[in-house]
Amino acid sequence: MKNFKRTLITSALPYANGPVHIGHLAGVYVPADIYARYLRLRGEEVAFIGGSDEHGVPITLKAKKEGIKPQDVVDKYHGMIKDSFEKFGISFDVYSRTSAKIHHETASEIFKTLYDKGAFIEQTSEQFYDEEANQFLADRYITGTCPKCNYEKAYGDQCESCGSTLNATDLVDPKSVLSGNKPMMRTTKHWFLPLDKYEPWLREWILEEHKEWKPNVYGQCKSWIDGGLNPRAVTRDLDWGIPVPVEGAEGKVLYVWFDAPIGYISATKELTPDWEKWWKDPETKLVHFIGKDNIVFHCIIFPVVLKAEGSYILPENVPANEFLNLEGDKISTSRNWAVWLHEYLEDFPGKEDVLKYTLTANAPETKDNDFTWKDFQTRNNSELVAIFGNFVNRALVLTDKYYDGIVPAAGELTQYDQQTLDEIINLKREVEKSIDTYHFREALKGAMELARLGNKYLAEMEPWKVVKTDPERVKTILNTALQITANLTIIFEPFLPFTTEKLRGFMNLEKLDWDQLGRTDLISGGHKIKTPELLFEKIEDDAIQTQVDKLLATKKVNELEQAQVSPAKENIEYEDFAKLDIRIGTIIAAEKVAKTKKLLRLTIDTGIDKRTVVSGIAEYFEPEKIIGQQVSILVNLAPKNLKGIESQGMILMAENADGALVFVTADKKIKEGSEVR
Ligand code: B3M
Ligand code: ZN
Repeated sequence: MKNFKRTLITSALPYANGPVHIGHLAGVYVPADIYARYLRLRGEEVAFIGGSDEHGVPITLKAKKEGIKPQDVVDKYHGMIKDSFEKFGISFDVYSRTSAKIHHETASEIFKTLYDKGAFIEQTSEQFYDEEANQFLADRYITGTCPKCNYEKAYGDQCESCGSTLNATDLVDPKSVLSGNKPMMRTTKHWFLPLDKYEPWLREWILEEHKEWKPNVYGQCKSWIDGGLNPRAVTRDLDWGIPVPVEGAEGKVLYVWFDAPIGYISATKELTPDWEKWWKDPETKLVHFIGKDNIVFHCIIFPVVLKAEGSYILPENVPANEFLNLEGDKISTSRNWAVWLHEYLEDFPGKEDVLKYTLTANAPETKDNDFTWKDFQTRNNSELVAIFGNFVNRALVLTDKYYDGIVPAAGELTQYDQQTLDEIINLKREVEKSIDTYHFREALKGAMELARLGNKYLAEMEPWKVVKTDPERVKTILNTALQITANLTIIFEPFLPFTTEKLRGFMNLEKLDWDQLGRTDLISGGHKIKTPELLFEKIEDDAIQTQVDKLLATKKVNELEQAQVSPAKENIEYEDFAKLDIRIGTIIAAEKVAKTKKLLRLTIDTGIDKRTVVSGIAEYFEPEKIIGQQVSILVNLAPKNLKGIESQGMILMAENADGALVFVTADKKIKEGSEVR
């Protein structure tokens, strides 16, 4: 093991095209935060870097969909994301963003350095182009029919129905998202990073020198390298991003995956003018926390960029996690299948640590894992409340009750007392070993063992009984229990910082260093504790059911969407419905409205009168063929002027999924003016 002087911890920059959810927290930010807090507690020099990834096509698409500018999209979500992280206590030293000026400068500079060194190759290729919108189309800007499953809304890079990875050119009947037109092919020039040239180096650096990387990470790297690396384009034809800083590159920006990891460097610059010691001194240990879909970018592409630049250090480890699923299904932003952090914060105020505990205890460290609300409840009620909370509460309440909150001095320890206290040091070593090797679930288990130990100790010592027979002995028992409690404020500090702060408050204790963990004199006789409150509270079934119901409702919406049926609107009162005056009428005249494609001017015998209605059905019906057709007509709709004609009412049509219209009418001919209710 190399000796490092300081640790630079980076966590993947979330895309600012939506809020963050439990998958983000479990996969990246909670483990990174545990690591950062632990190292700080050990007195080490740490910089913990975060920020929002604000470039890339998903952001431009979101902007287009909402009819706003990309900058508005990222401003909105950057704010939300930053706020959620703050409230969950993710202890970034800096949380920056890639639309920041410093980042544009930093990324441009690095591109320029590589360009000047001749590190890129230039290549022209054929790409889809939208002639009406005057722009090249990124994969996500092209939709069409999936060649594998015939799904009609597949994207140029992927079919979300069957999951196949596609090339835009594979799509049957491709359409531009921008204009709806069929895109044309045009040649365009881009700069490529020749990853193939770095293959021998990557083989040596990863496969030989970093055999200690997690098997999922090492395995993915190995299969990329063994599969043969190809040159990767690092520029795109797009108008959102960092302009390519060389001549002849107008209208082109850096590929989002080229600039995003450089965001770690820019954020460090924002943090300190002394940023170079963090990025260029070989005594800095660089660790990237990411999810598994980001492995190739952090283990292969970004290191190649840094290596080509020449003056930067490389990551020492990349402890990537697998994915967290939710109630058996893949978390998905577009399907709204997620537990959003901002919603959790509202629904479970003050329970940030409970979620972090659950996500760590069940972290997807070696394989995908499932989050269920039931498990969340069990972890809270049977572990945090029943073990940790119960132990602490008993120790504090008994001290309060027997000694008015004044910590009793210990008498002579029994062998069992001593054994119990000795166990703290063993647990400390276990937790250290686990965190040092990025096994955070194990580490949390170790911390929880200490609470279990305390709980078991009190259950066996039964001070509430001993107090009647041997009151002197109770002093030693409670002193021992309180030493364990004080140690709990240290061992849980990296994992549950809000809880340990609360507990220190109850105990009237200062924050202690990791070094103190294992000491059995952390709290001395005569020290006054505060009147204890509960450390954790039980989560009742109805709170869980509310969350489960919310997910079931989402599932229903998704099923309807899949079946192309829109979900039911909000309930109304009968009185609202009764306001509609719908009658059966007959079309007695029909003609096209001049200079329009869609409109027919109808004359309807409503039984009340004969009136004019302008209706948008011209694409589906020939005027002469619908004379005599009975229809339902809303007769009390306020008249409206359409193309200079006053339309007095509206006829009811049903619309099929493909958009075709049919008349809604009575199932046999009936008298005009009959009411529909
Ligand atoms: N924004 C992808 C993601 O959120 C990407 C990470 C960038 S890390 C430099 O999965
Ligand atoms: Zn498909």
